[in-house]
Amino acid sequence: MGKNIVEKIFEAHKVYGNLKTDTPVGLKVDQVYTQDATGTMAWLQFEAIGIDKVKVPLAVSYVDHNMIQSNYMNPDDHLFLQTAALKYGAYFSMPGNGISHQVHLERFAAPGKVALGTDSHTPTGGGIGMIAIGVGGLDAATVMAGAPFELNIHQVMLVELTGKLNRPWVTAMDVILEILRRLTVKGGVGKILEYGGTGVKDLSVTERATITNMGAELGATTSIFPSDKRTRYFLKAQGRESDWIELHADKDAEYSNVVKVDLNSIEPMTAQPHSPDNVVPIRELSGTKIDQVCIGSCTNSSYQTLKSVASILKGTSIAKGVSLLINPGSKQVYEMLTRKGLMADMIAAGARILECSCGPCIGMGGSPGTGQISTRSYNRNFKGRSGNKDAFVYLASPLPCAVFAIKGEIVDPRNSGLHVGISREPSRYVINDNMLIKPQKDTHGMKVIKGPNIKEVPVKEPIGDKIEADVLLKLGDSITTDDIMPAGSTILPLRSNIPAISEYVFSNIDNTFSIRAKESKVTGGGIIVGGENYGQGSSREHAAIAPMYLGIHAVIAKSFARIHRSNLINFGIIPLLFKTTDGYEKIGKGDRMIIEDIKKSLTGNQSYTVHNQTKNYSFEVSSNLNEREKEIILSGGLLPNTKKHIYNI
Ligand code: MIC
Ligand code: SF4
Repeated sequence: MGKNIVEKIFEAHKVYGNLKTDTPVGLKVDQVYTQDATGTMAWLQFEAIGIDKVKVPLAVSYVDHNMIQSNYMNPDDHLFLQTAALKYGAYFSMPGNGISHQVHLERFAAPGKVALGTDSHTPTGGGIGMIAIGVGGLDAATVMAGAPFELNIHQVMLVELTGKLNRPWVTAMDVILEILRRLTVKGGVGKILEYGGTGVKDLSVTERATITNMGAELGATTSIFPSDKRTRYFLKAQGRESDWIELHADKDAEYSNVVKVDLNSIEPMTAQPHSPDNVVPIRELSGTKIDQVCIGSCTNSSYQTLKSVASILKGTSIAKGVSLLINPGSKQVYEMLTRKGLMADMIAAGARILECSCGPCIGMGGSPGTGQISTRSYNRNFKGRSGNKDAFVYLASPLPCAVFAIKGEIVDPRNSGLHVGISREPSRYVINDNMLIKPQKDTHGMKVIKGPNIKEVPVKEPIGDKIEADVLLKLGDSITTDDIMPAGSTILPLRSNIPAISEYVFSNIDNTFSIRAKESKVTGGGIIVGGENYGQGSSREHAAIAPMYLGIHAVIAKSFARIHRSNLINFGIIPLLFKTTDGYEKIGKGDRMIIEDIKKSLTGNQSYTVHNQTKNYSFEVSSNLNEREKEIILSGGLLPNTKKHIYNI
């Protein structure tokens, strides 16, 4: 029987397990990369494991999120990351070199490889034909310490593309927005999306990367494109043709299901506040006044895209009162735009050029004002993520975004009367790796430098046999990690300091949460109750570590998002599932819960009886942990468990 691309790569990387059964498979990982906001924890955890060199062929530590440097915290983190990378054998990408996913695509990603990144948009690398998966920092640290990466075998969904995009105004962003419209933020959960069909050849590698990047918003574990002539062209233009291999699914490959997308039928789309799947055609919103436009991010800031943006802005002006911010994805892109004079066209039109970093995408500057409308070529528009929970963020491709900035309102770009040049992929990129520091051969005497804001990673006590705790919060569906552990310029600098960042857990939803959690620690700790897809969005393990630090023992939800579920387990918080809907309905905030015989249930049928002492009734919940996950929970988390394995303690 023929194989799909995912099976081919998994087969070549399998260390243990069986690809055809619903059991976990251990994979050998070729590349691991971290970004600073999750990377400080990952490298502290790597250090705590106690291994002296990374054991994967390639590791890269990027700095792209925490870039404001309004005090000592960010630069101290950067120095820690730099010294840790060089001591332990990783590349260090200096602040200003670009957003991890864009730089990784340009300089390291390669077809047929398996990569992990401590960021949920790591699947960007799928655009080049690589299996690239977002994980929590501790998962990355254990893989860098030599462990295989364990993954439950997924369903592989084929997204069959046919036809051609109606260029110039329809772009790859519209393709993924259309897929989000159809499948929703839950449509990819438990799945890997493999793209195929005759339409694939219409898309360049960076356009494919826009699509796989936002596959994260579908909840998919990753997304991947074949590796073909266009992949070779891109790698050659990046001076890396030798990294190219051809990669296609066999003709008789099998898939769990097929979604057909006719590129000809796609029109300019936008995701309305406050979810990336709240998608409608742009034409339906024509005339909506806007206040701010942001163009860039890891989703849409390739040279090819920004060149088209420059062609729209050339010789025009932004509308009075509209703020246009542009953050190019990488120094390579920024330098090329500048050398070609395209940056000048953007500046002349009134753009505020930001450095190559995540910036407004994660509320690090560029927040819209109260009640204002921001349209962004980014990937997430969750409430509050922009730094202002009273703002309204729409997502769209960079080209209509540029049009909105000029017109001051949402306009179907096809009827805007503006010109856009079709930009071809460059046959040669400017290659200047001077902001990438190579791993050092001689690390003798090298020290890892930690500033005063960098605190040790807290570890949980191994799980007891009984949880007697209060429900501190009862939440609805699709709670994001931005809801659990907000980002933004006040909170993000605290990523290396769990005691300090824990003060902000759920602060956008209930600002008494951390105080109440600390109080309830004395009486047994807390439980959080959630709905469907609890923990969707980012890979930030702070959304698990900080609640753990505050004394949370369990989250009971209807379902969990993949990365967050792993992060909970990695930090010893047990993810429990409601068996019936009335289990969820009857619970109230403040109810006291008792769960007994935990170890027996965990190692047995994974069914637990929860007694609601306040309302005097009981209900059943379950867990679906595999053998490794059970062991992790019993050890109090992955860190103690990894040490146990490595040192037999
Ligand atoms: C995001 O886009 O939400 C982030 C910020 O890049 C996160 C990582 C983080 O919170 O540090 C992600 O996507 O995983
Ligand atoms: Fe950075 Fe935004 Fe991309 Fe996350 S989604 S990596 S914050 S640019």
